Amino acid sequence: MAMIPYREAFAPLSSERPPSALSDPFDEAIAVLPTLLGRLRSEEDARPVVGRVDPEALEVDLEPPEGPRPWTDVAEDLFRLLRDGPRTTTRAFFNQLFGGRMGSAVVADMLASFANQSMYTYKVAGPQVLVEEALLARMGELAGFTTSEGTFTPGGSLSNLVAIVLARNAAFPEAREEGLRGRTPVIYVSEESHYSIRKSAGILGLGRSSVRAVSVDARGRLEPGALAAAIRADQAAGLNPFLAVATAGTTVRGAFDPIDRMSEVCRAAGLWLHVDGALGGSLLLSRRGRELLRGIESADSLTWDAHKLLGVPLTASVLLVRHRGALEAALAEDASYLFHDVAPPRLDPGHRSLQCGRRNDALKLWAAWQRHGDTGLAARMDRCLGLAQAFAERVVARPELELIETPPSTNVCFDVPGVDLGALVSDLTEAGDAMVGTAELCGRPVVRWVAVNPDLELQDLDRFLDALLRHARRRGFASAQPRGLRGAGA
Ligand code: ABU
Repeated sequence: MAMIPYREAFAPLSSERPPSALSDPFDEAIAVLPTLLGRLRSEEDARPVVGRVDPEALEVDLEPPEGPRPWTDVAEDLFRLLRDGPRTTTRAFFNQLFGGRMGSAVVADMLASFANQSMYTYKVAGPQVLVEEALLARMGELAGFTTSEGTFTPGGSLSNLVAIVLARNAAFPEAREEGLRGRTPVIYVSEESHYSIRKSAGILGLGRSSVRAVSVDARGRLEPGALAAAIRADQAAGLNPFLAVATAGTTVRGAFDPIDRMSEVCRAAGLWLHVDGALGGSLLLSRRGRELLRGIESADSLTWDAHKLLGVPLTASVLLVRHRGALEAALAEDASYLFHDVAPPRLDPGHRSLQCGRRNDALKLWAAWQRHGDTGLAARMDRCLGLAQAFAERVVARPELELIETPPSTNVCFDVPGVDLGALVSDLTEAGDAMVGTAELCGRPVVRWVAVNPDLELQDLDRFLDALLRHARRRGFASAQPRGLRGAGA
């Protein structure tokens, strides 16, 4: 290959400062922030819900430009882009398993970006490693894991994926080096579990068809008897069951599988028990909430998303493991350019991580926990549970609405008989009244309303229901008959 002489390929550098086209000074960039945030806050107050913005009508040219632009122009485009996007932090957002805004956590998250450390080694992350360690230790303690370790991941799906890897390695020790060599692994989850288990089984080469959907009772909780029977049948057929997943807070109705009873089944059959507490893990902070996770201390691993019920910005997902050393055995690699054992290996979290470069998701959670303490966070959890109950009572009080069931936790599912629910929730958003989602439960469409923002007030609940009924009336729902729900009970 012909080499281009160095002097022809590159102009010689001068010893002067970089030309302005290359410079991007922080002091200039940050100067716009107070005004920008102030304007965005005013927009939120004036218009808590933004209707769907037609992609053709976007006021910002998204094409990367050929040359540099003045920062103030770019900042104005940033304002327009955020102004025209969905508002997930206001008191009219009930659409997802996250919502609200925690000031302390947002500021800490901005500072994590400012410092831009990478969480693989103590050399590059310094005391941030200790911040992360302190959180993982406290969260493990709350789960009742006597010896535990953990890792932050980019989301609950990936925490679940790592848990499957650990369970697989425990059952098939040769798997990491040599693959599964003709073994036929089987995983058990409830019919109402999150899709990430099946998705992970596909990613990991276990096969999506290796995931069995176990039946649930009328309240959406996995039936331990059905789990035991399914395991027995698969073992008798020569397959290799290795993992059961209990969901602590199912995605649609917020149901909690019976961890204690599933744990007995798993111990007897030699299976790893993982708890997907992406939604419900945070309830471990509340005396009332932790009842829903009875038996958690006997599980092998737990997914816990702090960006859901704990309210810190996306994402802050944690996988906790009851067996110290399991993460390193599954994930560690040598890298002469990274790991120099300057610090004790314990202080290099890269040995226990799914990722190489990793952003600091711990600082925002640490700041929020410092700001609120155990008691403050517990009060926030209790408030969310209370808001869900209060909302359900209000649904019952409106004869035009049908509550599907007493809410197991933070999610309230209900129907507006006779109305196309998808069209109805679009009406709410387009009119600027609220954002809420729909889902399918036992074969029936429902509105799923979620209480994950403790800043909500009762009048926000009333305002939402008034608007919903106004739009439903416009759609003429009066003659409707209740739709039946297959299998669910109140
Ligand atoms: N893992 C989160 C599922 C998305 C949602 O229902 O909010």
